[in-house]
Amino acid sequence: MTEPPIRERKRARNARKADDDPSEQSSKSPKAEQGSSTTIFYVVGAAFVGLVIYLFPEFVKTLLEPWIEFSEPTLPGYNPNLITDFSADVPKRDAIVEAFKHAWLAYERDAMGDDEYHPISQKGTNLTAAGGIGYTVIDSMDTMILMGLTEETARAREWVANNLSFERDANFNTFETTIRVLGGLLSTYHLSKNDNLYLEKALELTNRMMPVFSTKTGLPLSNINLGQKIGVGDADNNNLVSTAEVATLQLEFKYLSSVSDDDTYWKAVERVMQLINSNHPTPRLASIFMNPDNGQFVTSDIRLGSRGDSFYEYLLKQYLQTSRTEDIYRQMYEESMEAIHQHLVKTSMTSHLIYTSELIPERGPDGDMTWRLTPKQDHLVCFLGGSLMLGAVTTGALVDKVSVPPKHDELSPTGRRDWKTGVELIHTCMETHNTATGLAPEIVHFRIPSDKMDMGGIAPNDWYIKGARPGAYPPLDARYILRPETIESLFIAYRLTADKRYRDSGWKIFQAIEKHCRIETGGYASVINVDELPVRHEDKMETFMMSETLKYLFLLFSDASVIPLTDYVFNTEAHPLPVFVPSIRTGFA
Ligand code: DMJ
Repeated sequence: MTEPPIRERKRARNARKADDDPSEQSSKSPKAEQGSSTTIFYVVGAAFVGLVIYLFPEFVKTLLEPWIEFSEPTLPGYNPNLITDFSADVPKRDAIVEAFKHAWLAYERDAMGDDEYHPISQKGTNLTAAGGIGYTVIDSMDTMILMGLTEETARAREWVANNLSFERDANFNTFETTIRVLGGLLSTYHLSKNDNLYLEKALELTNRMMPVFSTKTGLPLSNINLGQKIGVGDADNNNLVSTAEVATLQLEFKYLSSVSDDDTYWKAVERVMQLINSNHPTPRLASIFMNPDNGQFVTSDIRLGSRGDSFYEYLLKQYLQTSRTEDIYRQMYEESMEAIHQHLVKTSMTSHLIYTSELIPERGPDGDMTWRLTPKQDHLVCFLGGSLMLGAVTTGALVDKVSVPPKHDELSPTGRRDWKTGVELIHTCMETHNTATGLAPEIVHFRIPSDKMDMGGIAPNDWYIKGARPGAYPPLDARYILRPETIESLFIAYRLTADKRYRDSGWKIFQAIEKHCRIETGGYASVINVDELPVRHEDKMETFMMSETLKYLFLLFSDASVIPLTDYVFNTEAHPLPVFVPSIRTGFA
C-alpha cells in the first residue's frame, strides 16, 4: 500500500482538527469532508491488513519473504554455525574402543567373573561372600556388542553359559541387581538378536526377585536373598524403601513381560507406579523414602541426586518405552518437571549458572514443618540436562517430527522451558569440570548470599567442594568415581542438535579420564580429589565405567543410526531396550 501524498495528509490532519473543534464545525468545507472520508478509508484499510496478519501470519510471511528476511526466534543453545553432520568421528570412536579394551582385558585377566574389579591391586571381589552374580560381566556385554568386539563377547557368553549362577544365599540390592544384571541381560538378549541364553537367565533372576513385592502394599523391599528367594528390608533405614529404587525397575520388568509374554512382572512394577501416583504429594516432588507398609511417602529429603534421580528419569522413559501410549506417565512427568522448575531450579550468584537445589525437611520449635533449601548438586543430577532436552522434543513437541535441532515453534512453552533448562544444566555440569584434573567432583555446592563465605574476597565465585581444605584429607565430595551422567547428557544433546560442541565437551572429559584415571597395567581407577595434582587413586573401577561411561562416549562419536533415540530407551545403567507398542495396557490412569 502506497503512502498518501503529503498535501493529502496535511489536509486530513486539518480536517481532523476541524472535526475536533466544535467552533469550526459549521464552516466545514467540501474539501474537509473529502479528507475525512480518506482518513476512514485508511483506518479501515489498516484494520483489515492488521486482521489478515493476525489471522494468517504464516501466509503473510510467505508473501513477504522474497523482500524481507524474517529472523526466526531460536532456542537456547542455538548454534548459528551448525553443520548437521551425524557421521561417526572414527579416530575418536576408535580411541574409546581402545579404552574399553584396556578396561575389559585387565578385568578378564585378573578377575573374570567377579562382581567388582580393583585395577591397582589387580584383583576382583564379590558383593557378598556367597559368590558373584556376574555384575561386571553382564554390565559390560552390550557395550562389547555395540563396539563389535566379537571375540570378547564370545568369551563373556561362554562365562554366562557355564558359570553364571544366582543360587547365592545372600542379600543383594533389588534396584542395583535390576539395573545392572537384569538390564544387562535384556539388552544383550536384544542386541544378540534374541539369543535365548540371556532371556532364560533374565527370567530365572527375576523369578528369584519377585518375593520383594510381597509387602502389604506391593512396594518392593530393598534387598533380595537370591538363594532363599526372600525379600529383605533395609534395616539401616527403618525398613523404608527409596523412591528412586522402587520406581527404577519398570523399564526392565515391562520389557521382560513383553518378550516373555508373561504379564506378572509388568503388573508388579506398575502397581508401584499406581501407588506413587495416588499418594503423590503436591507439588509433585518425591521425598526420597516411602513406607512399604502403607505406600505413603515419608517426610524426607527431596532431591534429584541419590535416591531421587531415576524416579524422574523413568517417568519420561516409561512414556517413551511404550510408544507414548500411556499418557499417565507423560502427565506424571510433566507435573514433576513443573514442580522441579518451581522449587528446585536456581541460578548461581555470579555467572548465572542454572543448578538444582535440595529441600531438607526441618521441624521448627513450634513443631511446624519447614523445608530448608540447600544449594547442593550431586554429579548424579547431570543426567537431568539430557533428560529435559529429550522430554522437550517428545512430551513438549507440537509437531509429529521435531527438527534437529528443534525449532522454537515446534515446542510448546513447557517444552521450550525444559529445553532451556536442559541446555543450561549441561553447561553447568561442564563448568564443574573446571578443576585441576578436568574431572568433575561427586558433589558441588553453589554459593548463596547467606553462606557468609565471602571473607576477604577469597571465597569461590559460584560453586565449591564443601569441606575441601588445602593440606586436609579430601572429603568424599571431591572424588570422581568414573561416573557417566554428564557424558550421558552430552550424548543425548548431540543426538538432538547435531552440535559438534557437545562432542568436543565429551572428548575433553575423555581425555581427562585417560590422563588421570587410566592405570598403566590395565583398567581405570577413581580419583580421590579432582582438584589435586598429581592425582591419588582409589583402587576401584565401578562397573558403570564399562556399561555407561564408555558406552555413552562410544555412542557420542558413532553415527546416529547406532541406537537411535526414537527406537530405544536406555535404562538407568545405559542398557538400551527397544521401544514397543504394548499388548498389555496400563492398569491405571
Ligand atoms: C549408575 O549405577 C546408574 O546410572 C544409577 O542410576 C545411578 N548412578 C550410577 C552411575 O553414576
